[in-house]
Amino acid sequence: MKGFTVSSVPETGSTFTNPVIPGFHPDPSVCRVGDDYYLACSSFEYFPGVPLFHSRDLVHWTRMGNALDRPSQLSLPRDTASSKGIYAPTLRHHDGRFWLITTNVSDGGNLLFHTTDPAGPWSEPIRLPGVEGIDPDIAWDEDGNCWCTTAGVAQIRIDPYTGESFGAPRRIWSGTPGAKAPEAPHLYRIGAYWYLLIAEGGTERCHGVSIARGRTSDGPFEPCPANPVLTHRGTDLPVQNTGHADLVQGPDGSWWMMLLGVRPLGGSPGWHVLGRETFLAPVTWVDDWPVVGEVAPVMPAPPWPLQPAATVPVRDDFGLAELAPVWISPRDRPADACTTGERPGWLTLRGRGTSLDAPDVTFVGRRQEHLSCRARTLMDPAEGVGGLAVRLDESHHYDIEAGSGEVRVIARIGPLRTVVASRPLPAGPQVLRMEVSATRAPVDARSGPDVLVLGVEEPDGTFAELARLEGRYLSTEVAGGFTGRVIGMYASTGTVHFDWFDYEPLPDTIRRAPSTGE
Ligand code: 6LW
Repeated sequence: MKGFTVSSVPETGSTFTNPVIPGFHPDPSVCRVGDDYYLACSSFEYFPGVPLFHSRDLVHWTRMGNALDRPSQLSLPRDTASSKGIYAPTLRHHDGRFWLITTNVSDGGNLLFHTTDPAGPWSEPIRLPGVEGIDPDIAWDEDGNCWCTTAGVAQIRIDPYTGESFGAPRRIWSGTPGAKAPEAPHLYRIGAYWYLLIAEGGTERCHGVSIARGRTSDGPFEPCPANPVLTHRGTDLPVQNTGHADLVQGPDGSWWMMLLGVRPLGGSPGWHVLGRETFLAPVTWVDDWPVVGEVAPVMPAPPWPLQPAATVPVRDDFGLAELAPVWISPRDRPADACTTGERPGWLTLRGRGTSLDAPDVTFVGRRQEHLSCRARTLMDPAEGVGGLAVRLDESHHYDIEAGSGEVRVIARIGPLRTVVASRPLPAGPQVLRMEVSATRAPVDARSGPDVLVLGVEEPDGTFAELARLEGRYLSTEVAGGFTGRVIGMYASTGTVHFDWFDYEPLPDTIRRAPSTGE
């Protein structure tokens, strides 16, 4: 089985590559249990939600599943806007049990889940009506009190088994004077202090990490004189928007930080297309304050043996009864619209009469995790209309669509939707292909981040390009929001069968300018 390791930069024994979890995996929260590490990320409008990863070395991570994989855990009504739904989680281990606390900003507010096995199943949601705001953290003090801390930064004591809260939320810190959006709080007991770690400055280019400390879990807290202890604001470093961090001890007892960052490409202002990704940085302590090391694409390896990087198969041939956890869908995935049981070895998608412009499109996709990559799928359009698409949201997507006697490339950019190219559809199943080529230096001020080439494969396998499209219009700087590109299969009308789906990284190359757009 052909495969690739997750990072597309070759590693040497003395280095590792960042992001350690590429693609739209923001707001990482990590916990250590013995020699094992577990990490959770936000997932917004996608179902299933809250992707979970496992590692033994903090560098190589294997996708375990999604904590919220039942509609009773994750309600995303049809009117859930893109980038709403599930915001930042916190993942912790206490009293032999894993705890996951997060916010469904579209339905339910702050919710708490627990399990003894992080691979699942996770519990039904415990609602926390007394907990306000987003980015909830959960921590226990020496007396067994459970403290929930949220953006702002406010704190309230809760019963994690019932969701009951005690007293009113108390503001315990407002972050650095003048800095906006003190959020992503995490509370830790380290040595003689309780530390309160936060993000501030907003999750864009001014993002940063600050910290304060106190002698008790509910403060008062003294800000670190060196705040922000991490930021890339005002630099030309290749990793930007660094923030929303969580601290964790390595296998040798040293300290490390998992955080989110972005990798802008192209000219000004720089365009990031993969969303906010998870990075790893070293931490040392000076005068009982953390000092965070560099956050770079290639990093010195930590001082312990690295596990072999997971080999991810290129092809999913839909041979299993359940879809692999890498597959996500906007808002829901009704069994009658998405199944691998109807045509063995094929994924069958049933359209609901809606295109990718609508919130209830039948779409099954996976995060784009590489700046240059190729996606292919073999689809049978005999009974319906559907295809291969890359989406940021309902107003920003590129589709290769087959059905009704035609294959066409559709570009949706904000209020504009156009058929960029089309040609008659030959009989029988078709291989649809999308190739993404990142723009590499040298670039001029108006360069975009990448070029997407969309088309079909001829019977002899040659790639018949139908369109070359600018990637900037599928970037967060254009579309806005908190997610990143998701590439996948969809059905608009009728029934469409997909035999297999290939996703693989490509060497970063510069392609000639697109035939449309800039
Ligand atoms: C999240 C907040 C943030 O709740 O963005 O980068 C929000 N930080 O902490 C959505 O990811």
